[in-house]
Amino acid sequence: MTRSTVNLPHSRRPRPGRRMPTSIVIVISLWALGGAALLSSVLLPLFLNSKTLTLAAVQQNQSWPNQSYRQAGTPSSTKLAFASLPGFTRSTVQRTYALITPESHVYQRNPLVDDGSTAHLISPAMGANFAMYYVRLGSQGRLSSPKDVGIERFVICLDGRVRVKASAGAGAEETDSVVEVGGFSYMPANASYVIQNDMKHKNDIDKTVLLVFERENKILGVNAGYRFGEIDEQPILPSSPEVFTLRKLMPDTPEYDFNIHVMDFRPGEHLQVKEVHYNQHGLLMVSGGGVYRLGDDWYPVTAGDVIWMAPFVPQWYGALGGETTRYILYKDTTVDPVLGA
Ligand code: UGY
Ligand code: MN
Repeated sequence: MTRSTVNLPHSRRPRPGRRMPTSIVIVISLWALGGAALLSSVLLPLFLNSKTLTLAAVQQNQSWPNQSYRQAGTPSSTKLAFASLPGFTRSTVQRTYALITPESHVYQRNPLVDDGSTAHLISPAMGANFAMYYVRLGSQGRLSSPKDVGIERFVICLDGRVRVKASAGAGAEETDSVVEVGGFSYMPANASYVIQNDMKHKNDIDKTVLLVFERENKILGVNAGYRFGEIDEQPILPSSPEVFTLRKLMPDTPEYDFNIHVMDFRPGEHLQVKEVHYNQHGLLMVSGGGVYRLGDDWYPVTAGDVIWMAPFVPQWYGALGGETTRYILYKDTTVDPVLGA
């Protein structure tokens, strides 16, 4: 048995008899006690409440905080890991799917837009049977109806507020309706209208932001009218064997050839069906995150991400993390699988 000894340098040897003065010990103890009291009585409950309120609201099917839509419509507020790496993007465009992430958005002038710009995320140029894009409108911003006949539109307000205006004419329906954050509007093919910003923005950076879906209407001649609503006011529909919360923003009736689904998953919930189907999808992650399977690939996804899914691409989603996932999903619903979309 040995008894090891270590020779400490003189300066590091404990100096017997030198203690911290009692007054300093008392001051430090009081300061630590005060900090702990503040943390447990004020800051901790605030933090916990802010985390649990969102989840509780969804669980009880109460209204979804509008801030979530703003986050999805304002890429600069979406925090991305690796965002500062030069040339790095999570975006990828494949033959049967595309993942478009916020750092890839490119806004440009659009002949149908005054005082504003658009960023196309999905379009027929990549093989889709629809277009999905953002519109950013300044104080004088306006988006006109499509010039080509036969294009129908669906708009969701992600930030700000717009008015959809159309005057009555030969067979034309009159409308003057306000669409606020979390609100939506369907505009039938062949309708002539204008969507104008209804906000006075204080600076050049703030904009009203819309998410737009557009497609060629395949069932022209059937009398589809304008539709307006609020996402959270739509009834929750049965979705068994699925466990997610499902809302549909369009009626399942023959006048409409697509639908927009809103789906909420609590962390840990996932699609029960590993889907492969004829219909196409355009998806915007509004909040939360998880893993999306697209074909043979698996991607981490988060708020602000957009996905195109071509016909028959294998698809599956699992929600992870601490926040409830909400995504908005275009689906062509009444297309004939033999005659095509
Ligand atoms: O309705 C659908 O096809 C939907 N469940 N698909 C999806 O979420 N990828
Ligand atoms: Mn699907």
